[in-house]
Amino acid sequence: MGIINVTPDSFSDGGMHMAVDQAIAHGRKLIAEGATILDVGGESTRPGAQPVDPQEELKRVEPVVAALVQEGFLVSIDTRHTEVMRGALKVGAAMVNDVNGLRAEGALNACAESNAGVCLMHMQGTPQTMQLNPQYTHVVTEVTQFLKERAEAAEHAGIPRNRICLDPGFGFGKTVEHNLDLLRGLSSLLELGYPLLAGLSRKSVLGAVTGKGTEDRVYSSVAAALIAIQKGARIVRVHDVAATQHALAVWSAVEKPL
Ligand code: 9MG
Repeated sequence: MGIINVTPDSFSDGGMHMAVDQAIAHGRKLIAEGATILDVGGESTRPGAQPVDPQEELKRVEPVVAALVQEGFLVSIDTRHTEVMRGALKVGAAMVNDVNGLRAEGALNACAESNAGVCLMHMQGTPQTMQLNPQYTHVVTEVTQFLKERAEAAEHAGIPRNRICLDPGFGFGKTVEHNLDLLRGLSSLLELGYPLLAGLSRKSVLGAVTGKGTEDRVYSSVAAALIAIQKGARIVRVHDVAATQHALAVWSAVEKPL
């Protein structure tokens, strides 16, 4: 899964129209590099990021989702907002990736009324507050329990089991140790019986381990993606698609010979 951020600051400063064009071009590039899903988001969920009004968020992502769907790509909408989910689903998004685990009012129904897949992610707190003081008695157990409850809620709302994947939410209300414990214990989440998605790309846990800044975390991101796959993740959400693709091709040749 390749990451496409459609925020005014994520591309050049030529305004929103330029950001949209550049996001579409970036999507084509990620597909050429080997991505099979494009995750389009219009609101930063980085720690401390300010929330974006859903109407503004939809204005950013809708043309990008529509254009990439028109080109035949599998597009996921990265949003916490029901209104944005509905708008993106209307123009053909095939998946809803919600860092909030579809807890917003109407989110479960919006997805149940579509044929889209969903990714239910764990987050402690909100993006504004989540890194202030994350607390767990046992992070793997608590994240597993949360994801179990969200998957049950999704199925209860009418989202079939085969359209659900789960994500422990690396970096979302977790210290460095929590993130490392979760990655170490990732395979135990497979017991819930759903495919797993993992997103560690360029995250601060990798900076803490390597001492490198965001733009210098390609090698550590590839290593983390490979570990996640080895531990049973089926989808990895990444910025550096080509580099990840090369690493996974080697893993695949060893583990799944033709
Ligand atoms: C939007 N977003 C940022 N980080 C993420 C992660 O780790 N997983 C998922 N599913 N989405 C994420």
